[in-house]
Amino acid sequence: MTSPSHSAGAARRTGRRSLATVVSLVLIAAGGGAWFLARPDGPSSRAASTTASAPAPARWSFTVVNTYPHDPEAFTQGLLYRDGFLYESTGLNGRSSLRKVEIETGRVVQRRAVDAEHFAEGLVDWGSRLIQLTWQSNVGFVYALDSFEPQGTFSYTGEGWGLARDARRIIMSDGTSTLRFLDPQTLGETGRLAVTERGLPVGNLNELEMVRGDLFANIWQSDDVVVIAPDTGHVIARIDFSPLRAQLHATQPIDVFNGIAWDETGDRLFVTGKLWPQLFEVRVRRPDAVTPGGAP
Ligand SMILES: [Ca+2]
Repeated sequence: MTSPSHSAGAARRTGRRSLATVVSLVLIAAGGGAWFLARPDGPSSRAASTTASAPAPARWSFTVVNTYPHDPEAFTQGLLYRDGFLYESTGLNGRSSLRKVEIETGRVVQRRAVDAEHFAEGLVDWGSRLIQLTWQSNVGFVYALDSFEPQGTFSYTGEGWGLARDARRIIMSDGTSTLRFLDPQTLGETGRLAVTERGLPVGNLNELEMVRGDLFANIWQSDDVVVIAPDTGHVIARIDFSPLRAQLHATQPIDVFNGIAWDETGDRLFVTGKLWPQLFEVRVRRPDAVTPGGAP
């Protein structure tokens, strides 16, 4: 997992190394042990040199606009907004599903179970279809948006994690630092994009959402969303959503922060987590004024 405080960590490691070098030189000068220099510190050295010229991503903050109920049995793997409702893909074998959810109440108004052999993952809409990934089955499902009736399947290599779309293509994460682009009609792969932060790969990219031309990605096992420039793959900002945990009223175990949905028309951004009992409408604040998730 990529550390949310990568740059600070690199700085701390660099600082330790410099101090160790100074101490070692003193020890050598005093006839002490050269063993101090023998401890390898390769990764930190590479990180420090690789990232020296790359700017650190900005830190964007957020405020909570509304809090809504969310099914605490929903192991949220994919989330999207469409025409007044949230559509959700939930995971776990035997509990995987496709859902249409009323935002204000969290009520599931339409549901289709996924066969227990599959662990459902990311979800995206394209026209009148919904497209759902599975984690390790190497198969994706296509449904009719209105009826949830199956329309077909497609296959891919590797794992399936998150899905999103822009105006012309579907974007897929697979747990690595590389995103895939899919043709919306054939669902075949058309390209890949390496995601980097200060020149280093950013792994565990999970649930995705395009927000005003930027690609938001949950980082699995963290409370961070990275904001990715989709043309370069560079992480331009991070948003730490860990303060949401203080507003969770969980009465049973919860899992990680995951799930981002963008209502472009209403200018609303929704986030939640796996088995989280709440879903939050948030307003993201970026220092340079434009405000995804709520107009200024
Ligand atoms: Ca999403």
